[in-house]
Amino acid sequence: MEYGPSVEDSSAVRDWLASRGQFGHFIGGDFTKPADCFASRDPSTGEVLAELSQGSAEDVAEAVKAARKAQPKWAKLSGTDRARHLYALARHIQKRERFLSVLETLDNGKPIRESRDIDIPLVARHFYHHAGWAELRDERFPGHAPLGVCAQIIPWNFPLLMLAWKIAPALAAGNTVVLKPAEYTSLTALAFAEICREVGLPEGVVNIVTGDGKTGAAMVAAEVDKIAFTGSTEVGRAIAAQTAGTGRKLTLELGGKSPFIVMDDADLDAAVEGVVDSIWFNQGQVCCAGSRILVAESVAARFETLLTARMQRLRLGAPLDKSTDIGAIVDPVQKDRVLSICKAATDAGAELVGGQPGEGCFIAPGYLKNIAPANPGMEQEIFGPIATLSTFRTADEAVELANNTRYGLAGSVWSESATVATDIAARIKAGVLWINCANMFDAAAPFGGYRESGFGREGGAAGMLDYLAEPAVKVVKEPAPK
Ligand code: TXE
Repeated sequence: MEYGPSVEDSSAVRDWLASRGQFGHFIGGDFTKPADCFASRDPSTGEVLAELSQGSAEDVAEAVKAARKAQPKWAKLSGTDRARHLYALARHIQKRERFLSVLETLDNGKPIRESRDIDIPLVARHFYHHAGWAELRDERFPGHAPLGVCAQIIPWNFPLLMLAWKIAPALAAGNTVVLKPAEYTSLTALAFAEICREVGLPEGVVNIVTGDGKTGAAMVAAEVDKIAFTGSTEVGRAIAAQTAGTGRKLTLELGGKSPFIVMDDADLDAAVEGVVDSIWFNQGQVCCAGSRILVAESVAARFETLLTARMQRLRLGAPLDKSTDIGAIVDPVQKDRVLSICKAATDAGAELVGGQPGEGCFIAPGYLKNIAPANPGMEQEIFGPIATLSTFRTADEAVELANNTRYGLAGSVWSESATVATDIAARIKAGVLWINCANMFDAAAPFGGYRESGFGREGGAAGMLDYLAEPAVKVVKEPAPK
């Protein structure tokens, strides 16, 4: 990989990694001795960045014990005091924004522009927002109680942001947590553990255990009060089966195959830019990516010409280069997964435009056209920079095609008519709908899906409710005697 002058300086992060070398788990406010280590790599070069510990069932039990011990005291703090801690975390994340962005990009392969301008600022925003909720909890949700100890399992596509989505509301509500980052991307979670220490978060409130799916399974089996999972539909289904009948609260944020609908009156240039934000953002490794582009037949030819021209201008390259649009796929396993779905799609008759694999973990942006509704490329979540492109004739047909999926996470509609756009958006069965934009996130807006995209919400009041227990006793004031 060429490193030109526009490459972000990573020396501070490399020094930090070299000084740590091997990481243990973060339990009860301290790092454990590293054990049973595995390598964490930069997917763009294959370079080993650090060694991480594979969490055992005993490590998980220790972490749950620490969280259990810390929880009553944390819950008894006033809302203002809990908020103070969350504000301190937010401010510290802002202070270390550049460091965290570079670390995220090295570990995950995403372009530095995205981690610097999107991921890390949204992480800080999430903690600020939930500091507000810590203060408002009792006023807004009277009588509600925290759940206790939450086990949180997160994926690798937005590592620190998914951590923030999980930890901030849990803490604001008065819970303590044991979080497991994904095995490919644990480094920003471990840097966050250090931040927890630096800002004086009481020990045991946040615990981080690293490891793969086996560690995750041990967390699901542990004595916790809630499990929050973001990841594949397959693992989500297994967790739902494992927790059935245990009385533990469960929220699942799973995969998607979200429609991106371009009506005949849409601003086509804007819609093409929307595709860039939607499926070519983060190498397409986005659960709510607009991966099924549906275009009105009358404008389809013009739209495709604009789309291919824009696609060819996207720069694939070193993630730390500030001019890179498309970085590396997170791991060779994921790259193979993307390519195998593309192959199944072309074997079944679809035509792939672009989408060629490069050396290492790189795949050029692309899309599948002339694709039948039952084609595997149309049905499966590709989770790479490859969209599908198909057409419709009427609004009803657009809605029918949009809803022809087992998922229901997101969708976006492009039209210059507010009436048309809102009418169509209202008919799409998905948790998050965007009009004339895509992949817009805000800590105040609840995010989550329907059907095989899971259940539960993250963000805003709805997200807070998923970390609280409904009061069993409601106090109704007697009317004053007349
Ligand atoms: O996911 P896994 P993978 C989808 C996407 C992707 C596919 C596979 O389509 O191509 O899933 O990715 C932990 N019990 N999404 O294999 O395995 C694991 O260690 C408990 C969509 O990486 O679901 C990691 O921390 N935990 C998605 C987390 O689950 C288990 C984001 C996610 O990994 C476990 C990621 C088990 N039995 C992938 N097995 C989204 N919704 O954004 C694994 N894990």
